[in-house]
Amino acid sequence: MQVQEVWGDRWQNCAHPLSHQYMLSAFKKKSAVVLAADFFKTKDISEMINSVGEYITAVKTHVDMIEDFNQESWAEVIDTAKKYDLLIFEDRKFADIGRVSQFQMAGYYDIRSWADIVTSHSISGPDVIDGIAASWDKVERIGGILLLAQMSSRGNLLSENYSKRTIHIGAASPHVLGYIGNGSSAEEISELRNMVGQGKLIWTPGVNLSAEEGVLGQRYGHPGEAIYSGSDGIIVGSGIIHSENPVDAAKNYANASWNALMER
Ligand code: 5BU
Repeated sequence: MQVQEVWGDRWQNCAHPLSHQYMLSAFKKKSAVVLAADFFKTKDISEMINSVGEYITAVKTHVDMIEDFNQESWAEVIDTAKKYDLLIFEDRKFADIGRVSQFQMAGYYDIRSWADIVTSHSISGPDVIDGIAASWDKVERIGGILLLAQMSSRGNLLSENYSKRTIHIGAASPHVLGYIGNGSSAEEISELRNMVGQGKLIWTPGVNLSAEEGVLGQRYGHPGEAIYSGSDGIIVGSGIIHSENPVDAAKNYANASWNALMER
């Protein structure tokens, strides 16, 4: 089987170079798992990557959660991720005006220098995208933005109309790699996929193989169902990192995602 057969129209239509890097990597690893490495110490992230790196395609970070951040400790995380060919995804959820977002990509954490992908809200309008992109330009790196079209948390304010307008903004920009969708609802993912079409990826947090509800309003759906409904990447934190056996869990999520892709 070839990579084009696995991804179908998505392979032809997604224009962002990182979308192809992602699809190819998922194809090689037989996994559409994005690890949410929600740890407080850099060594915990590196250790987790060393355990499950073969079964995941990208690692998602919240760098502002890290307690021992410095350039050296973070460089180790990045090097570890690169060893396993992972895309590095900082879930920063930018939301400011373009000019400020541009500088927030630099600063202490210097996200622009190591992140391949970042998330952004669309609440402030389209210029946030150009601000983020300008920052990557400055350091001569290629990066992609995932706009939050939906969220997995209960009671969030991202209405259907908001999703639609977000997709309108994203469709107009080559820097937008895709969207975040609500992994806990197959119905919402299908709706999102219908609106998005084939030209962008959808990644979905809010998936778990066993839990139905997470802490503090997180909602969960089945990872296979998320892919089947139109998601291209399942973002998994607790399901792997809080499991008794993260390696087995990572394999299970990888299999669930791959089998659903095959079925799709
Ligand atoms: P969990 O442990 O699998 O529930 O972690 C989910 C991760 O996805 C966590 O890092 C969140 O920041 C992230 N997330 C989310 O859960 N829901 C959303 O709508 C968005 C991000 Br956007």
